[in-house]
Amino acid sequence: MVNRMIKRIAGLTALLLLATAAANAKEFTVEMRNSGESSSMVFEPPFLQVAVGDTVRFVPVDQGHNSVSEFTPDGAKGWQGVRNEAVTATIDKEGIYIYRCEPHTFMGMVGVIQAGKAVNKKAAIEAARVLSEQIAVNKERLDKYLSLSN
Ligand SMILES: [Cu+2]
Repeated sequence: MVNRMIKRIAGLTALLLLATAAANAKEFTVEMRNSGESSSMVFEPPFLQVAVGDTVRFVPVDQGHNSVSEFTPDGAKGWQGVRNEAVTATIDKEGIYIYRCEPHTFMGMVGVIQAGKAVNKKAAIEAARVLSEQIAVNKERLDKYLSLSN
């Protein structure tokens, strides 16, 4: 009898914790723009600090852009946005995410999201180095965004 009650309370507590986590999850918005504050072909903001469980919605303010994950923490789902359409990424693992706009990767249209702590920074730096080979203009952006993670 007591055992059954304890089990029931434990079950309810777990449900409550899940509901609380869902209620606390935030949605961030990143705009995909032809021109930003200081430069052209940008994600704004290009760096986000979020919590695991949050979502990031990429919104096409201008035409011709998409958002695809390039590098994610191990086991994270990632995302593949379609050009000219909004896409919502669920940030399901802790660490650094690097994403890009496929048509404008060569122009440095990239972004970085950090969820929780930067537990995979070393791998992220290596991924950024490889991605940099595809970037012809605004090469300094990716390093700058990545340097904001810690
Ligand atoms: Cu673009």
